[in-house]
Amino acid sequence: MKIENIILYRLSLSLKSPFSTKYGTVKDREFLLLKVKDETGAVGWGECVAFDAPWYTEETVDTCEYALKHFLIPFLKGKKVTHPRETTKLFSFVQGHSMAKASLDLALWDLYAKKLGKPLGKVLGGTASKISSGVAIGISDEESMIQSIDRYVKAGYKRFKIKIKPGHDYEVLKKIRQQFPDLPLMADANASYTFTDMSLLEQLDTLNLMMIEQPFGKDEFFQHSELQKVLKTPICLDESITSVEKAYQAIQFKSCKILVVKPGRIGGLSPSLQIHELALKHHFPLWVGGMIESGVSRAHNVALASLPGFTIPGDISASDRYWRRDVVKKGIKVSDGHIEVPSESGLGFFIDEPFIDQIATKKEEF
Ligand code: OSB
Ligand code: MG
Repeated sequence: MKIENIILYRLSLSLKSPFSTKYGTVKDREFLLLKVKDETGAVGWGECVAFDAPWYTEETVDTCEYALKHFLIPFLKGKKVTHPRETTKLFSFVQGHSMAKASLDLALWDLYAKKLGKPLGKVLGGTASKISSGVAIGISDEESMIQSIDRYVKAGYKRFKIKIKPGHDYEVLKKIRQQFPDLPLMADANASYTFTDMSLLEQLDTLNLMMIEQPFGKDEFFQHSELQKVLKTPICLDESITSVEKAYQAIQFKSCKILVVKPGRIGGLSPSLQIHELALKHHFPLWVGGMIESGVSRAHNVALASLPGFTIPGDISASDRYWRRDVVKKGIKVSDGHIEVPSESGLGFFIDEPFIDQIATKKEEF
């Protein structure tokens, strides 16, 4: 496929209610969408999932827009791409900027699958016809957290991830555990602890959690492996896994027992497939993480989650978890805790272009 035309949109959606982590609160979600067209007029869509400020990753919407406009898009335009797996190598002339690279990688995978006339999940090697859906619960007062868990239990969600931070951890989780004794429950610490919090982390070990996500800083592979020796609860690394190489380190150093894969953060579906291969080889369970993204990125996540290594329900909640109106028509639906993996070609969810045109604050064509 020869890439002839690329459109970059910048837009923002307001969350139905703010989502808080230890880093701060997201109220309005700004993001980029990329529409890539080849010489036959076939189209693929990708989303850039960086946030407007560098609280969770170094990249932001602005740095991504810069890297895309000045380096990645001019390079890709006019190029012939035989297979989207080539993106990692193709984009290696730019250091870092994984979230910017991911948006094009995702669009190329959608385009490639559409040209084959096959669903993206199948093209990636997916086997599942539906996936289990999990939900992330932001930090707020105990009562509201329990109410939202209750609502999502009733909606059938299969896994509950609770955001924690120092001072808002053991006691909250203990209350949730008392109210919901059999709930598939996990905690995401977003790197907010250090080795001096050992006794607190050992307390969390008594709550029958599925896993504790990213207790320490992103570069602390050694400290995580020391912690994993002490805890029976599996550690799952999120912020630490910025590339295939980091996933390999985490496995070899025994820094965790579970990995979360976020295609939009690690450079796209191409590196995600490499982590999937690694994880299968080393018997590491995987799940697909979320970025409070629109239906475009969620649709890529659904396709990835249909691969056999993704055995744990991820952060793939329905469009109505965050949005009044999503940028994909009909939105992503969760029914009895499951999302159907589309059988239509490409992403399989239809992009609401008139809505995107209406809300875009920027639209640039290359
Ligand atoms: O740490 O997993 C995280 C959202 C934004 C930034 C970081 C994280 C999250 C989530 C996923 O917890 C929430 C979702 O997409 O539903
Ligand atoms: Mg996380």
